[in-house]
Amino acid sequence: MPEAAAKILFVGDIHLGRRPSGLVEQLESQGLSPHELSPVRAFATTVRLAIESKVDAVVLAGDVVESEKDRFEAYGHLERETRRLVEAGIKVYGVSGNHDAIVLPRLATRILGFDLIGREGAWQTRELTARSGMVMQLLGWSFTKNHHRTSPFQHPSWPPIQQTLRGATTPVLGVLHCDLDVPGSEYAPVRRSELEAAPVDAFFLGHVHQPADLSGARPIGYLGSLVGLDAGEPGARGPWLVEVRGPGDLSATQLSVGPIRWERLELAMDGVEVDEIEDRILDAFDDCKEELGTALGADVRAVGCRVTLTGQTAARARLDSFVTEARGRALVKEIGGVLFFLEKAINQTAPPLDLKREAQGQTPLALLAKEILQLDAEDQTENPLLARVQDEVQEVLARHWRHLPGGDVPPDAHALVRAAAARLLDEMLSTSPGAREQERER
Ligand SMILES: [Mn+2]
Repeated sequence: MPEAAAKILFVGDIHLGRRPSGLVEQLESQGLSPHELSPVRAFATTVRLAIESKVDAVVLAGDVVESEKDRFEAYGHLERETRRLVEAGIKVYGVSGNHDAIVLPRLATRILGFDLIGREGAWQTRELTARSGMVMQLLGWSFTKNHHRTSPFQHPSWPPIQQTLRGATTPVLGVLHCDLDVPGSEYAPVRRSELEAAPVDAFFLGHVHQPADLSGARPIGYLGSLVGLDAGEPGARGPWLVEVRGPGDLSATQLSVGPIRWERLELAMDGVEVDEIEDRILDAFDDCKEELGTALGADVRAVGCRVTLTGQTAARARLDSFVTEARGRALVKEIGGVLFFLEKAINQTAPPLDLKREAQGQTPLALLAKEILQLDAEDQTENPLLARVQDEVQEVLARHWRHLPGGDVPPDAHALVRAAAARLLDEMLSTSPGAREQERER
């Protein structure tokens, strides 16, 4: 692959002012304050990487600032980081999102070198000349209020700018804060077909915190949050390095940055004694560190793990108390300078039952066992119960819940029903030891 003629770092939702939630207090006793795990640190690392990688520009995709009341704190950080970039010969651009519709345009006018694209809610372009001499166009649109109920592509500024870009012989890169494929959204609803029809080589989006797969030849999708803001944002997070070789010839790679990362771990409890759990969890931290390897990312200080206990165990009820006690109590292990901690434990174990044997007969327990066996059967596409649960979950999500962190990933109907069935089974066995016998009594 030929050397890139230009390199641009695209940065998704930063939310300066937000503190990552779900951090146990004991992290402080380990010398890590919430401040050191804040988006401010992630942004500083991003700027350092931008300077080290000698990018030509850094582009922020909106929701840079959490809220109006964070403007004073955000100003200091944004001003300092912008200055570091400008002094290194790197241009700084941004668009505003729903969180910083008012505050980012205001800060931008006060910060030398911070160029807000698409002011007044009108589409704008910027001509960007890379160190190599290659010329590109940056296309963007900014929120002007916290809500925007129409597609930005319906703005009167779009047709003329689209016309101009159609004739462009340079690469065109778009940046937009919007709600993709959510009709009726109050956050600049946009259809994928609108983005695809635009005369651009790529469209990088802000708003949804889950990063999309942007590895294709014409990347269009979400950059994701810069750093996971809570356990609902697990996995790799970070800015995207976009290398441009010419019109229609570019690639985007996500860089993993710290200071914090969230992971979901599963731990099989079959044959494990209750007093062994903590050791098993600490071992799982080691495995997690090893599996992530270098993918763990630059400058990561802490990894918050949500651990789901699975498998069959007679100690299920005692695991419930462990899970409750684990709240507010730190299970922490430092591995190679990185602090792994238990964010939360979830007990999804089942009692050690032979379901096939229990399913014999017509007792309440047998009937439930039959239902569970059906749920565990291979093909669930035709299961009417799951279809109903899925519909109800979708309906609830379609209200406002979708905008909560992690709310854009609908919970798995099968897992919900299966967990409810396990709880019911537990209840039956613990509260009515005669559950197996009821048929005989009749
Ligand atoms: Mn947003």
